[in-house]
Amino acid sequence: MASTSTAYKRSYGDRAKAQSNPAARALLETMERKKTNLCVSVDTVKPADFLAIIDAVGPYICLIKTHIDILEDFEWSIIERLEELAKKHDFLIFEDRKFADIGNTVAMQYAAGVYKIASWAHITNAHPVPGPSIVKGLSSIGFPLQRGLLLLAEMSTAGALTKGTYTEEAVQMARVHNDFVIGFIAQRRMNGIGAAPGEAQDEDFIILTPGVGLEAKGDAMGQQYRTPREVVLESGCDVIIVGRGVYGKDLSDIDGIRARAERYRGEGWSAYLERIAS
Ligand code: BMP
Repeated sequence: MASTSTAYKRSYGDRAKAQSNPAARALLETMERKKTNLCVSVDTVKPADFLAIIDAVGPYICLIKTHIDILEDFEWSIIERLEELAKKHDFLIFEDRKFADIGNTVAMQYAAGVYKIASWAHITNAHPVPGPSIVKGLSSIGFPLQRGLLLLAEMSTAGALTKGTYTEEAVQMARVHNDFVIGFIAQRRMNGIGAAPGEAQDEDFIILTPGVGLEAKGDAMGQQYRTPREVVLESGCDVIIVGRGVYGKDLSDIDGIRARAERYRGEGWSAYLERIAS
């Protein structure tokens, strides 16, 4: 049953006001303030490239997405620098950790270990595959720190198993824990999915969507790209996540990276303006 919730047609700023989770509110407020729905995914191996790219794209983004375990020679000063850049450019941090274990284990993976993700990432994500206990485990660490969680309700890759009742049950899980689960990694709007008629009228999950590219249609390993317009206007998603489309092949071409971030920001924002005007 699809929802009649029209939350996604309201402005990001307006939607921020109704969010109880501080990370969700901060993300939507940042989007409104900076006029951007672009999240750049910085999937680089060398810390120097990682930090230089973040500094270059900072003005154009609402959120930076990290895979912290890709970095070589990890040291804590990288996190300190990342936090400085987040302050300098006014963006939030999303660690794309994709937790997928039992509650007791994910709580330790989130709080401790080398990366201590909960201490610096405003937002992280999890696969719903273990069931509600994964949310309980992560929430026991993240909720008191005012963090937010995204569930992976759909993936962008060809042949992904995240469909049908799996996606529906992910939305049900989020609904039960909507103080901590702020939205989804998904390819379309999720409000109201699986809800009984009349239920979930006002729900407003934030949808962050990877698999966004203006040039390529995919890669050699199953990734599939759609344009910002398809994602934001046609599918009702909120944040476009762009990796290679922004940082490209030459990580030293900082001017090119900056220009591409500006372009994706423009495309994402005009699709959003068209959506809220419709
Ligand atoms: P790119 O734009 O270069 O294809 O990168 C996409 C990023 O989003 C990668 O970091 C990947 O791990 C992530 N991602 C994805 O591509 N599809 C999903 O369904 C979920 C993801 O987190």
